[in-house]
Amino acid sequence: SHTYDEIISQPDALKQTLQMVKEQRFHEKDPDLTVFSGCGTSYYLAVSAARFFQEVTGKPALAVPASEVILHPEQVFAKGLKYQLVIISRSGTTSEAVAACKTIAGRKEIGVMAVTCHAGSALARLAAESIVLDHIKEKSVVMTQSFTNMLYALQLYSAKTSQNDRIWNELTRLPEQMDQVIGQLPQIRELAENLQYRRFIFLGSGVLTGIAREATLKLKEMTQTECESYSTLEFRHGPISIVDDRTAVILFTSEKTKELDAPLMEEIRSFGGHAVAVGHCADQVSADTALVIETDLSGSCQAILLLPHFQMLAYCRAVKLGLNPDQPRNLNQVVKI
Ligand code: F1P
Repeated sequence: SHTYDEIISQPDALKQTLQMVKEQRFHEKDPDLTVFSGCGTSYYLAVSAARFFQEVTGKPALAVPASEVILHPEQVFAKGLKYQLVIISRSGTTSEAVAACKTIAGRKEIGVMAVTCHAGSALARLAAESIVLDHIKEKSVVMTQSFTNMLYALQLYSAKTSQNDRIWNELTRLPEQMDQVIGQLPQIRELAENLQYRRFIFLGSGVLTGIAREATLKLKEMTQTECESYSTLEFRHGPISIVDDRTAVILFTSEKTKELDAPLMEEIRSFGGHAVAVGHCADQVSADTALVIETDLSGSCQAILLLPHFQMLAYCRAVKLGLNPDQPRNLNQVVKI
């Protein structure tokens, strides 16, 4: 399966992305706000990238779906301010991503940088500057290594352009740590193949918000399982009422959030839900299943390492259900209006 090969070859792809961003020179820019945008997986990537960028550079950033730029540009870009739009798309041809660039064409106060896996794509041609990861040649409809690599490229970009050497040095160690994570992926098989669980909920906050949303989308695309995602503690404010013994709740945890994560996991277990935690301190938050990620990277630099277990969860469950993980129903590699 293409999806399987693309999941397990992530460490090598990340090494190439590191080399590429190391060699690339970026334009100098000083916007009032950096807006990260894309569709679907690429939007969830934007959510994590914006949080990471703001944390590492100290400059304001937010994420919006590309369709919001087309439909409500005045609600995204205020008059009198300078912006940098970072538009993300594996194909570089998704309708809304391309239309977002066209919507703001001619507005000199908005600079555009594209992040894509296709050199020469419409997006790469429209943007003033691009990060092109043309070593990522995914054949599967679902995005796996294109997500981790485009996010990694944007993390490296954030560290490089803000001359944050501490973060840059940490990020250079990520590919070898991804190697270890890939070695642990068989751990997820039991949960993936347990068809007693009919509903999956993914929770994360901060940079992990986008990772949790992307894990949800992988499972939905490959298996059409009912699943949802929330900013972690928001789950307690209503949605928790759906937890029962057919519900698995997956929490993306971290050193910073573990003290508030643990009581939530206990609450979920008390309602009969199966509580799964993933992260460096997954064994410290009262989960039924702890997927401990071995890493010495600090906080937000770990984010990418937490995703592959759930790319693999979706893949294994699809195979168990007799579905083709490479070709989800109702979906194509490029979505066009
Ligand atoms: C984004 C997207 C994905 C979706 C599927 C089809 O495309 O819509 O979110 O999972 O793989 O493509 P792109 O703009 O990144 O090429």
